[in-house]
Order: sequence, then structure tokens, then C-alpha cells
Amino acid sequence: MPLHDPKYNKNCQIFAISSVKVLISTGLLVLFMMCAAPLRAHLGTTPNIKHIVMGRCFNYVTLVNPGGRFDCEEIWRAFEEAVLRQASCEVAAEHYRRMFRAMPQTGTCDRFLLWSKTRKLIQDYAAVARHLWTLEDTLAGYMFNDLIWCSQQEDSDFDFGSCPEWSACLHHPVHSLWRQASKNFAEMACGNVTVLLNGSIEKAFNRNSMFGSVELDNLNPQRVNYVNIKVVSNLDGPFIESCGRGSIADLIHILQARGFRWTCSDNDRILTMLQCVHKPEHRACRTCADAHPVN
Ligand code: DVN
Repeated sequence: MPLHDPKYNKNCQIFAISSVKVLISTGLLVLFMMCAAPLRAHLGTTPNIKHIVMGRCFNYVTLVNPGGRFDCEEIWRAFEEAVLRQASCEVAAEHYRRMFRAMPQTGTCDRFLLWSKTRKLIQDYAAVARHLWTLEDTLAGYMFNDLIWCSQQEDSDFDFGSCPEWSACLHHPVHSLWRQASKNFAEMACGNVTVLLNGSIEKAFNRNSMFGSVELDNLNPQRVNYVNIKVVSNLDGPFIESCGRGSIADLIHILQARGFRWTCSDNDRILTMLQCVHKPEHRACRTCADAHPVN
């Protein structure tokens, strides 16, 4: 069809517009597929993992917990022994036994802070509530936090290319270490134990989570005086679960059945103030003075 024909131009415009629409929708589809993909892409072992882990260990024994007598070289050797030359889905918690023996720790009663689905807030909370102690404050948690690692049976080194999802493995090397660390941490817990849960999601207490499946089952009612549950929702909600609603009630039933004394709060002032740091203008953050200005 000749270029100058008005009919051609009209059809050309229609074609051009529909092509742009196709391109936009294709692009959006690709973008959606990328976003909808699991948030945890199949990343490989964290680069420089030995330097990171050893550096964190020396930092911990020097600056964080100078009193502790830990042999960072031995801990690393035991970690390598547990992980290397193992199929990437065959590293069970038991494989880390020698490593954990090299990092014995005890905690101070009334300081244990457990959490689930509240990762962002827990870091702020632990930073201000310095008297509370999370797993990430132990040497194991401090050394391995946020890292990924795996190996292949035939390899004598870590697999820096790709590691499986936790869900793809019966014994995932990362999940297994956190299972053992969480078990050790919960067994240490004594006195008042605080648990921070997310009221803005369904199943704030999830029996399949590390808290719900490992820590809860390793708390000792003979050592723990109270389990103080703190349910925190996003300032703007949604307000889905609370002390008396949803899965938190299931947690309370389990605690009662096992002989724990417990408390539950779903409007902790400190936690609200912590959230207000990021949203000072929020109506929930208005202080009395703001709400009732003196004329
Ligand atoms: O009490 C804490 C702590 O003491 C430790 O014992 O674990 C408890 C928290 O674990 P949780 O109960 O499973 O709670 P979360 O928030 O579901 O998971 C804790 C961490 O593991 C988060 O950093 C999770 O990453 P995310 O979801 O924030 O990106 C991570 N995690 C959970 N499932 C995972 C995973 N990382 C990789 N693969 C998975 N399938």
C-alpha cells in the first residue's frame, strides 16, 4: 500500500498504535513475570564468604564479646567440614555439631527475644532495647546472618553459581544451620522471653516457621518464667491478628498446655514509636501535645 495514500496513513496509524500497545503489554508482562518470580532468586554462595564469616568472628570476639574465648579458625574449619563435599541438599543440622561445639554460649535470663515475620522491626527494636538478645546477637547468628552457602558433592569448594531454595531440600545447608542455632538459642532461653509477631499478616504464628517449629518446641517451661508476646501491626494496617484473634490464640493455647505463663500485648508503645521513626507524620504518631495543642 503506497505511503501517501490517506487510507494507508489511517491504517498505518492504527497499526502503529496497536503495535505500541502490544509492546507495552509485552513489556509489562515480562516485568510482572520478573516481579512475580520468587523473591529469593537462585543465588549462589555469598561471594567472599570466608572473609566475611572470619571477619565477623574476629570482630565479635574482639569488640562485641571480648570475654568469649572462641577459636575463629577452628569454627571456620568445622563449618567447611560440615558443608563442603556434601550434596547441596544433604547438609543436616547434625553436620554442624563440631562447629557449634566450638562456639558454646549462654545467655542472660530475661533477655531472650524471639521473633517471626517481623524482620525489619526486630533490628530496630533490638537496637534500642539493648537489654534484649536475639539469635543474631549470638556468635553463630552474628557470623552467618544474611549469608547463603552450598556446595556440590564432587566439589571441594562452595558453589558460587547457584544454591537451591530451602523448599527444594530435605537438608538445606543454610536452613540446617539456622535450625540448629535456633534450637540451641531456645534451649538457652530463661526467665522472661519476649516474642515479636506480625499482626498485619495471616498466621502471625506459623507452625512451619523457625519460631513456630523449632524455638517454641525447645523452650523449657522449667527455665522460662513468662513468654511475653508482642503483636505489632503496620501503622496503616492491615490489622489482621491480635492477642485474642487468629493464630496468636493458637500459640497461647500451646503455651498454656505446656505449662508456660504468658502475657500478650498488641499495642506496645515502644514498638509504635519505633515505627513512627519512619513515619513521624502518621496520625498514630501524634503525641498528646500535638493532639491537644495548648492555645
Ligand atoms: O526467632 C527468630 C530467630 O531467633 C530464629 O530462630 O528464627 C526466628 C525467625 O524465623 P521465622 O520464625 O522463620 O521467621 P521468618 O520471618 O519467616 O524468617 C526469618 C528469616 O528467615 C527471614 O529473614 C526470612 O527471610 P525473608 O522472608 O525476610 O526474606 C528467612 N527465611 C524464611 N524462609 C526462608 C528464608 N530465607 C530463605 N528461604 C526461605 N524459604
